[in-house]
Amino acid sequence: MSQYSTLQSLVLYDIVSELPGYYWSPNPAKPRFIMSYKGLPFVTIWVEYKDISIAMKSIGAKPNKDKRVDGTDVYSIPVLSDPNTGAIITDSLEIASYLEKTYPEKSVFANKSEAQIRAFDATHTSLNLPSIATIFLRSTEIMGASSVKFFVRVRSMDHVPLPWEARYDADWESLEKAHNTMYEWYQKSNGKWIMGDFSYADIIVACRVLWYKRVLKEDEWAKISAWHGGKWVQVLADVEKECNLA
Ligand SMILES: N[C@@H](CCC(=O)N[C@@H](CS)C(=O)NCC(=O)O)C(=O)O
Repeated sequence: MSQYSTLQSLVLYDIVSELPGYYWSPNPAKPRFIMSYKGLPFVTIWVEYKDISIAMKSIGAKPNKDKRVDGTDVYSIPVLSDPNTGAIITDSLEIASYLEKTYPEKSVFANKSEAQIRAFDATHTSLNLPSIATIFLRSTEIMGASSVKFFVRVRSMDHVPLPWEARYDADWESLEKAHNTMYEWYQKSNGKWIMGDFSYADIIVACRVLWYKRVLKEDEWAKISAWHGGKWVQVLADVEKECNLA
């Protein structure tokens, strides 16, 4: 039994999809993996993408530190509400930091690596950004019809202009290049965990791979699965196993 089993359940706000099991989005997957790794009890509240802002305002969550390009606030998910402390935390990295400080057993920032992993998070996001249009396009295919219009409007305003379809070939080239770079990183570590020991950095990589697995078409996922001798399927499987999610 986990030492945390007497706690009140933490509440994770995640974004619903039409897929079985609902989950798909990489950022809310990260706190789910951490809580599962640490053995923390939690419940998930599923929110429609178009309702994120109204739902997060209603629980008193703070907006994201990055505003929209038009200057307005963005209320984003994940948000974690912890009834044991009263904390309401916005942003996957801030949630990771909060969980580590509040529930330090089974560290995800081993060897005082939080600063290093914060830098890794930013680098990993920028590395994968050039291929995002195709992943956004596929994400619209698994969310409820009422959210698609909102998602396309805000994501094309903040990240990559339409038409997303036109970027397909270039995106696959960028995606493969990004994975070549990440493969080199893994080759410089012990091969299994990117920082040497298991850490939040591996959760970051795995949750992105999970996004691809959940939203891409079968032949597209097969393509990624074949890259680097099956490395990405293996990273996801290793992290899921380590986090008791296998
Ligand atoms: N840096 C944030 C990003 C979170 C984020 O962008 N969440 C998206 C869904 S994956 C969102 O809620 N977007 C709301 C919107 O754009 O209106 C984190 O890591 O939590």
